[in-house]
Amino acid sequence: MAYELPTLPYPTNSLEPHIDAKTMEIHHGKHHQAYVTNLNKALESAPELTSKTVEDLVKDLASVPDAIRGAVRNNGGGHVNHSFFWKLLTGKSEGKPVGKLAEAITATFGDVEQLKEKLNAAGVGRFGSGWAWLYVSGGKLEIGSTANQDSPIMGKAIAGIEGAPVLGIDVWEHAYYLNYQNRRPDYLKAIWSVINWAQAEENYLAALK
Ligand code: MN3
Repeated sequence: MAYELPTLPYPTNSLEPHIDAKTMEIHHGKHHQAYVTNLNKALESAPELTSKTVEDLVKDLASVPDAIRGAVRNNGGGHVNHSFFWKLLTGKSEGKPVGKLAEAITATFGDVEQLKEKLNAAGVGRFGSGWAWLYVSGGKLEIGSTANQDSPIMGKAIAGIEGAPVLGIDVWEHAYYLNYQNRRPDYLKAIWSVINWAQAEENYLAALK
């Protein structure tokens, strides 16, 4: 099996009360696991592709055979996005951006409250399932959203936006429904309490390279 479910970097209850343990158990253990399982299943017919990192795999969907491209886009995207998302969360959030990312947020948006407002609006505005993103494109911070499991790393032709992610917020109902039911805006307000800003800065510095 080429691709594997990463272990969560913290216990499932460590994001409470903002994200409950049951949601984390199901989200990581069932949903993310299913993306990994289905990605591996799809690639049984093209085993040579499994030598790539999953990021490199979804950055170059054109090299994936037609018959499995949709499955790799959805399940490879699901694997990439969730692996990225778990690391961005922590029960010990700094509460505000740090370092070079903090400077860039102030320069681009005025302050972090305006970043939150714009990113939350992108998440609320995404019809159905998808992700809201803060990403770097052409050296600048941008905000946008993608459908389903698309990522800005897949490129504009596929995802509609293109760049290197700094923050990615899952707005699928499975990310919040047990605790927040249909109240996506409340989930999006709460998630800022569990953002790992040191990880976000690391993502930002990597995105600038
Ligand atoms: Mn999800």
